[in-house]
Amino acid sequence: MRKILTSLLVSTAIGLIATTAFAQQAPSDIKKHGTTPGGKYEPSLDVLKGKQLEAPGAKPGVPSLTQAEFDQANQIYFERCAGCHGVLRKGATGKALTPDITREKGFDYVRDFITYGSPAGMPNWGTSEELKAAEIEVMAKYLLNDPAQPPEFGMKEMKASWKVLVPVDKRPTKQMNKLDLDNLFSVTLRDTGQVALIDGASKKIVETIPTGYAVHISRVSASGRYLYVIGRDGKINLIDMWMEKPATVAEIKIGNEARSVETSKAKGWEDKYAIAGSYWPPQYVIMDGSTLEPLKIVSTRGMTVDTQDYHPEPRVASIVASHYRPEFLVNVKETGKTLMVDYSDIKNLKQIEIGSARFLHDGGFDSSKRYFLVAANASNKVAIIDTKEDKLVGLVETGEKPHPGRGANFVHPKFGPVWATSHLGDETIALIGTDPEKHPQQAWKVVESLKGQGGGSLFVKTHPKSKHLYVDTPLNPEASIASSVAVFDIDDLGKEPVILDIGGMSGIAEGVRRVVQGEFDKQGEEIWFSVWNAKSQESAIVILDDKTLKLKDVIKGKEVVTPTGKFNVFNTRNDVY
Ligand code: DHE
Repeated sequence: MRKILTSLLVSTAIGLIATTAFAQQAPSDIKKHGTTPGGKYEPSLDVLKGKQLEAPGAKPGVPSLTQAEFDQANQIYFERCAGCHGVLRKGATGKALTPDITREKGFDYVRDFITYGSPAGMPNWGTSEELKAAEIEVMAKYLLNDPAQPPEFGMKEMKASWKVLVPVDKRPTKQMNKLDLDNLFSVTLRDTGQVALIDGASKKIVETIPTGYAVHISRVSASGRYLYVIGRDGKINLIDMWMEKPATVAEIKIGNEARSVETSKAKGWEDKYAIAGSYWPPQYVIMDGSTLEPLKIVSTRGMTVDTQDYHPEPRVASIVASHYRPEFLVNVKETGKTLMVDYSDIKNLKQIEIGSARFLHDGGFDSSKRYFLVAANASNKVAIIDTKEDKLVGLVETGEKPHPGRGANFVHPKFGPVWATSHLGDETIALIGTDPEKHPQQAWKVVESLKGQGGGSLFVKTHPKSKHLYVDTPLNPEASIASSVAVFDIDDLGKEPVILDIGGMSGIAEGVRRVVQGEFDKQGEEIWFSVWNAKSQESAIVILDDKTLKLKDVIKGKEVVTPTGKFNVFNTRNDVY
């Protein structure tokens, strides 16, 4: 009884304090509290936000929440906060928010911190009006309570979701359509949960295939026959492109929040296995490549690379397949480790752990496909792994929050082969030397740093046949910069980049028209950019002639809703970028 009374008194007291929420004094350095493009580009765990979890029981001295308040706070937490602070609130790029810490700071402190943010990167949720005062009060109460733990997702759950729609022996034994498969593009239609398969020559949509929620990336099997598509809800669609009408032949859900999928590419292992990693639960799963049958699940929970403390939820970020060995490179974000997973004997699974820096995210191969370069984004570093020797050969500081996508490879007129990354946090494009044989002085160093249009860049792109390096800036706060790309002349990198108004070229007048992720066709003659607007607005794909930088085509229409990633079959399966 005493416990209940205390908690009631505390709730009432907190309610009274809460009504005066924004009457608090704004911090003196408030100007520095604005949200940066990097701050905005943090995972939104939209699938977990929908999970029904039970509100924690009342605790003395801690404001209690009704189930409705708890549900509301959970939704906000997984959508806006968990990306940085972790599902279990033990910290990731953001600080830990476990109750021992928040209760010591107290309700007022927590509420004001959410309201005003901090110059260290915490968004100013209140003053930016992204959250209302009443929502912030519920969030402050929520953070004083014990964290909610979402469910695990093991073999039982995976098997229950697994469906083989067309068994292997019922599938064609040769290509049954006339499509030029190698020049097909799988295009993410983010907010409709679909991919559009678009023919590279005619620019016509061949098929629109339903996939997972807020579908994220596509990868292609080594043979070029199968397409693997993953949604943020962990649903994978296996699409057989040999069928008369390419369609899903198997599907599975591998977790509650996921971002990456890949397929085996080593000689003799083509199309044999698929692998997918999840943000929640923190694990990866190896599957049969032609049925998606889950075979082996491995947890990524473990110690961080630097302080060697236990991390309870290290998310799986990018995964690539080695061209040298039967190995997958699984990049684990919060521990800062790349796991070289040997798939030649998955019963006796061997895995080499290469530590570099925390917050590994995205990356790609150098032009020889021997070295893999991966951004440790919140550490401002790029790690370089030799996939022939299975070891770390470099760790280089590049700029604020590198974000390469798969990066861009070209031959620098002075320094030989380089790999490029742009940045979320600044306007630079770092060029890293990748030829230790002929250019040992430059290898694994930033040999040049170019100046682009501004921060908020996500992807760079070129092609072995191209003389241009393209840099997008979709998250730049200036609409004119977000809707254009900078193009550098590879033969004369000192020259100012040409700025192309891709948003304008699309003929769309409404919306911010964020221009995102250039992708070349198979021949390396044209580059495709997405013009990404809100779901209710018009979007498009703009195609340029790479030589002349002139507009060649625009793909739009009611089917082209929120296009983002585009994956050319030939370039994706051969790691050409
Ligand atoms: Fe992505 C790749 C994670 C937001 C478009 N994105 C990746 C990869 C990861 C990742 C781990 C590497 C996969 C691989 O190679 O195996 N992305 C995340 C996030 O956590 C983040 C920041 C927030 C979230 O809640 O998901 C996020 N990503 C986005 C977007 O908002 C983008 C721009 C639009 C969209 O479709 O959602 C986006 N991400 C992409 C694309 C790639 C990608 C197009 C593949 C690029 C490539 O060239 O391979």
